Formats: sequence, structure tokens, C-alpha cells
Amino acid sequence: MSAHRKGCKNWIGDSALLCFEYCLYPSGGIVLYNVIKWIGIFITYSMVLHCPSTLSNKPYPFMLDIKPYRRRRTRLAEKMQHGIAIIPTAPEVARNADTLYDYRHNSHFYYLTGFAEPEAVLVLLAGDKKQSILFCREKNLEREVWDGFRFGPAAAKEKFSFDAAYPIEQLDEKLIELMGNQPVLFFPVGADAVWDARLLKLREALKEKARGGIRAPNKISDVREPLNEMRLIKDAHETDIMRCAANISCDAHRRAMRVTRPGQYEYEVEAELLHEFCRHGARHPAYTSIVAGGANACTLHYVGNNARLNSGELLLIDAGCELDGYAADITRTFPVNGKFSAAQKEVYEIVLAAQAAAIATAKPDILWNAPHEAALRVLVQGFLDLKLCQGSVDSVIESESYKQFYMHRTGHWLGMDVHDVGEYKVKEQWRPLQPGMTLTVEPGCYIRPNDAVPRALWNIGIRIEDDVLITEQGNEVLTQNAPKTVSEIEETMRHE
Ligand SMILES: [Mn+2]
Repeated sequence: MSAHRKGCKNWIGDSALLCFEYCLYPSGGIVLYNVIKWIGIFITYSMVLHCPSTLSNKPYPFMLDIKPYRRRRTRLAEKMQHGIAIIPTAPEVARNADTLYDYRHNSHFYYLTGFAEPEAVLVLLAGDKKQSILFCREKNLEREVWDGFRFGPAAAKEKFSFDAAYPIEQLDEKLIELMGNQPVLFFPVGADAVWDARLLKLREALKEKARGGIRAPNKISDVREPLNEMRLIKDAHETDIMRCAANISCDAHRRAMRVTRPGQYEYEVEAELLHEFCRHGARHPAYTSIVAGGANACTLHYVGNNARLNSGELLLIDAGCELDGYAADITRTFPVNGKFSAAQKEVYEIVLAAQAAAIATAKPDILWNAPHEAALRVLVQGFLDLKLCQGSVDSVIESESYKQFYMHRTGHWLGMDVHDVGEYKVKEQWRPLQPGMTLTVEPGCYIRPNDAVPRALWNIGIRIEDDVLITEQGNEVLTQNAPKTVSEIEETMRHE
């Protein structure tokens, strides 16, 4: 039981008893005492049973649906055609001494199982006798007293709809059985040297049984090839969660705009982001939040987050939460004192227009690179207007002289991983966008001090990033609730 649920039990139970003892019936009366006590207990347990989650990272009821995970296992087995796939989750990682980093499952494993415990492996059999089998930690009431609930194979099999489940200790022994006579061994080849060695050793052990008529898989294939393609196109279950993660992250950016004042430190604003994520059940950011005031915004992956925020400077925040394994990724840039200067506004409007141009092109059948090219043309025209670059739009793009001020690309796939899986090119060509793909659109402009550049523009670093889902009709901006135009931002920041 989670701490939260324990909390709600104690609160109700204690209040019921206190009401009775101190207000309603101060002089005793065992019958009435018991009646009220049992009503209290009944209310308490109804609330506990209706708490939406039995899992640690699933605060919203629709996320509890396990059917999508089973469907994905079936689809992967169909794509494999035949053979056995072995997909381990991530190991626990020590932070220091006997303290671990907060546990994060492997994305591929979670995509196919919805199972968030460490020390677990999924085994899939394709072909005529399809099976999905989980290996996980056994129930251990003594360990659970210290480390919390674990499902154990029997409950995990039921709850997550596997065909079979076994204790993780039996993995090697069962794998030798399961691998027998399978033509292909699928696993994330090369992702983890320890697993590579372990599985190849098992295959060798199986080869020694050849005289008994059992054949070892003679082909090895990287299971990530079919999996990455599946994960690239999000299903409805995924887009529901991503929409939720996006909305929580929008709330966090809005909150950051509301609370920021000159004289604060970057980490104080970071704390507000984390608070907003966590209070909605998204306990972790999807990546380390970038909270970059003034010149720090020109360092693309600045994560120091410990400088003072000064009036007259901009604050760039690139932050998004992870909810039930899915990332949001939003960047907003706003003035520390709540009002854009003329120079800041000029650059901001260029980046905003570039982003609008990119989002407008993001629709089915358009090539991956098209939003980047659309954003780049607007940015370069802006750089010419600001006298940052010289020449024509085409010549600046040709010579790449814009890269001094815009050195990254305009987006990436987004999903379980913030830079999500999926190829950007197919057969040497940029791939066409398809409904269900989710990408970020994030143009920017970063002007470091340079005598060739007007001084009013020095240390302006701006990026504007939204999460875009490609739909049949065009696209849906998942992160549209985060204030973005100059007037929306100044309105949000107006202090009473
Ligand atoms: Mn991004």
C-alpha cells in the first residue's frame, strides 16, 4: 500500500473516532462506539479500494488498462513471424553507497508489459504457438516490509495478462527449454554487453544438445528493429497519456511564469516545475530541466540551474514531466521581469513565426525534414533583418552561416524516450509523416557576445518548443496550454 493510501486511511479513521470521542458521545457507550467505528472503517476501505492506482506510477484510471500492452505483444509476435524474443527491463543503478537512483524501467519492456518492477524479463514466442511469458521477482513478504509491494509471478500473470509467469531465478533454465527448436533469437543486440554474453552462452549450451535432436536458434536478430517502428506510431492509449503529460507540463510552465521574479535563483524556478509535475502524479521530469537565465540560455544543454535571475534578462526553460513512462518536452522563454524589451521582442517574434511555419507544415505525407526547412527559412530571413547574417536567404542556408545563431535541428521524435526511437530516414530519404507520429517543433536563436552583432542582442537565447501529434487531418499541438505569444506571456506574468 502506498504512503498516500495509508495517509487517507489514517485521516478518515482518526477523524471518525475523534468526532465520536470528543464531540458526540463523551461519556462512553460501547454500542454506539462500535457502530461509528465500523462506519469509519467501511468509509475508509471504500476510499482505499477506489483510489485509482494499484501501481506506483499510474495516477489516472485510463492508464490501468492492460489490453493495449497485450495487443502490442501480439503485434510484435506477428512482425517476428517466428522465433523467440527476450526483452529484459532496466537494471537498478547505484547512486552512492547503498542508495539507488530512482528506478526507471526499460522503455521497450514497459511498452510491451506495463510492468514497472525491476528484475523482470519478457519472453515472447512467435509462430503457431504464440506465448507471452514474464519472469519477475517472487513474492517475499520479508523484503516487502522493507522495499514495498511486489506482484510475484502468479499475481503478475493475472494482472498483466501473460500466458505464464515464473520467478526470475528460473530464467536461464527455462530459456534453454524455450529457445529449443526456435529458428530465430530476437533480443536488443548490443544494447547491453552482459545480456549479449548471457544469451549467447545459453545458445551455446543449447547447441550441445543437438545430438538429442534439439536445435538452437541459428539466426540472431535485433528485436528493436520491429519494436522501434511500432513505437514510432502511437496508439490511442499512448496519445491519451502523452496529452496528460503535456497538460501537466504546460501547467508547470505557466506556474514558472507566474512565480518568477528578479533576484531569484534558477533552482527556485526549477523547484516550482518539479512541484507542479509531482503534485499531478508525474513524480519525475522526463529529462533534467534546463532553467537558464540570461547568457546561460546560449548554452544549449545548460543544467547548472544555480545562477541569479536578473531584471532585463530572459529566462529559457526547457522542461517536461514523465507520466506513466511518457515524456513531454516543452521550452518557453520569457522575460525575468515580466516585460519583453524591444530587442528581445524582435528576436522572439522571429522564433515564434519560424515555429508557426514549421507546425503548419507538419501533416501526413510531408517529409520529416519539411518543418525544419520551413522554420529555417523564416529564421534566416529574421537573421538578415537583424543584420546577424548577410546575403540572401538561399545563400545563408547554402553557406550555413546561420549556424552561428541556430546550431540545432527543429525537432525529434517524442514518446517513451524524450528523443524517441524511430528512423528519420528510410532508404536514404527523409521519411513521410504519418498519423500517430509525435514530434517536437523547437526552433531557436542564440546570440553570444560578438562585436559584429548589435550589443542590444547580446546574450539573447530563445527557444520555443511544442509537442505535435500528427493526425489524419493535420496535427494536434499537445502543449498548446502553455502561454506562448508575447501578450499571453506578459499577461500570465502580470503581478497583482
Ligand atoms: Mn526537445
